[in-house]
Amino acid sequence: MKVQIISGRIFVFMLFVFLFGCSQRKPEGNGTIDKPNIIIIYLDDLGYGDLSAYGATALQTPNIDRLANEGLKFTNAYATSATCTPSRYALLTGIYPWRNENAKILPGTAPLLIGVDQMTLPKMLKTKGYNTGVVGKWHLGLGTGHVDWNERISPGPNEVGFDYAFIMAATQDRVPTIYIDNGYVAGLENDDPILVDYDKNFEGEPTGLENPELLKMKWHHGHNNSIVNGIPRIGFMKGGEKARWVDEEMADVFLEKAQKYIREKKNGSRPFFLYYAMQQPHVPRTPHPRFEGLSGMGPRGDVILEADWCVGQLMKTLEEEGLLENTLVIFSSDNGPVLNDGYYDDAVEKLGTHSPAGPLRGGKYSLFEAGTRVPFITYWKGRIQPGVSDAMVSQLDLLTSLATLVGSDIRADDSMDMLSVLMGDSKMGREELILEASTRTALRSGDFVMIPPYDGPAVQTQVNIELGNDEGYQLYNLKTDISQKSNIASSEPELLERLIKRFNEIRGP
Ligand code: NG6
Ligand code: CA
Repeated sequence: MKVQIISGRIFVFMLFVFLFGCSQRKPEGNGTIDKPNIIIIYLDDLGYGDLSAYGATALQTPNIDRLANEGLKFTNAYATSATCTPSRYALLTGIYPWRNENAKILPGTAPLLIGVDQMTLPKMLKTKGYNTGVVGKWHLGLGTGHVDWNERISPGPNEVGFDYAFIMAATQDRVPTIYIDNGYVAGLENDDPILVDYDKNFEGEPTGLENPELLKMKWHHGHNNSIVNGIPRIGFMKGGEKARWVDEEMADVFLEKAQKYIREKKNGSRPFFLYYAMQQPHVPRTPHPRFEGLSGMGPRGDVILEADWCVGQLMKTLEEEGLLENTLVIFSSDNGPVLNDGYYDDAVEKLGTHSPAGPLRGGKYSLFEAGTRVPFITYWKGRIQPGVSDAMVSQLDLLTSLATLVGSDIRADDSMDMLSVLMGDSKMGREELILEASTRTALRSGDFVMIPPYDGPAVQTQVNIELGNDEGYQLYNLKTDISQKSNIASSEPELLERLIKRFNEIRGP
């Protein structure tokens, strides 16, 4: 009897070794333990406090919460910057954006910001046999300066490492309001070419400034150029009527493309990397009618619920395709939250008790914590144990960390190997990190953050966000003062001096 039990146990053990060993040895299969499929789900302007998993009570985000609860939820994770373009630049290149003077919020006509000879996350993965795709918001420039939107648009994502790219050029509030499918404007008709200009309007075309009667959404600041679907945009555009996106359908369109990519690549022999760059909750907030009014918080809340649903659908696809156990999912946001970002859309009026930044000070555009500290979750069924990590990590670290994961020795200068932290095997995160907001920088070091003096207004009044500018040095202990209420610069002169010295060393002269 006893012998039988033991041999039964040995059998189970042997079976486990056999199965596990096989899956590890599987050579170039679609997603293995050493080369899993990788998906980065990246939201636009989602704040640290916008998810119920991160403390929101007025909004429920069950699908993203599931990733957080069954994966690893980070409380000290950062986008590199408090705006979109620089954060995305860093995410894909592993280089601090303040090293590149052009890494600022880009117009829709800006040239490609990433050099075609520069190392990128998708390029690194391709050296290890991955198929790579991007679906969603690009906002890293396209072409070399004078894009003809009626020809192949190049260089773009395909030229910096993505085998597949279905994108919007810049932001939902910027022209051109069209999708680009592997370099070509989707649905463009030959006899209706697209023209785009950021300086002057095309004759006879209505604008938000001159034709308020045509608007279904009113502009508050900026956003008064060309009108598309009743929404006034940044920049002027003419033509391409059939190719123009319908804002309320955008979430479904990107989701379907992402799902299709996963289903197609699943059957290939190579693992895949999908960068799913969602547009919510950036302005203009245009929930599909299915989500309209659901949050009680106006369109900003509604599109967060819509985004949560999309994440749930994407995860369902992974589950249905049997990919949950060989896919690493990383969830985050490009910068902190903003309420009024240029349109009257009830974000302020219907906010109620909700705190998009959670306990953090500031918001999008800010050097205070809410600008760059964002939700960040790693999820990998069977590999990452559920938990919470307080280790400091940055999106900057993804290139090098994922290189380690897939057995590549490619490294990017500013990108640290945080793989064991991302997997939950270690809590030894970064010791220091430079934070950036519209080219102004600060140093996070251990529990402290030092913000040098900056000219400029304390508050950006149009968006009603504290920017972090002050005439003196600011020093905060984030461990005891997460809301940055008490500036200890004058009471901690030695610490301040040390951090200033270190800041100058990293930033250079
Ligand atoms: C600002 C826009 C803002 C938003 C932001 C980019 C105005 C007045 N404001 O210039 O609405 O589009 O750029 O946001 O035009 S980001 O998340 O892509 O960085
Ligand atoms: Ca953004």
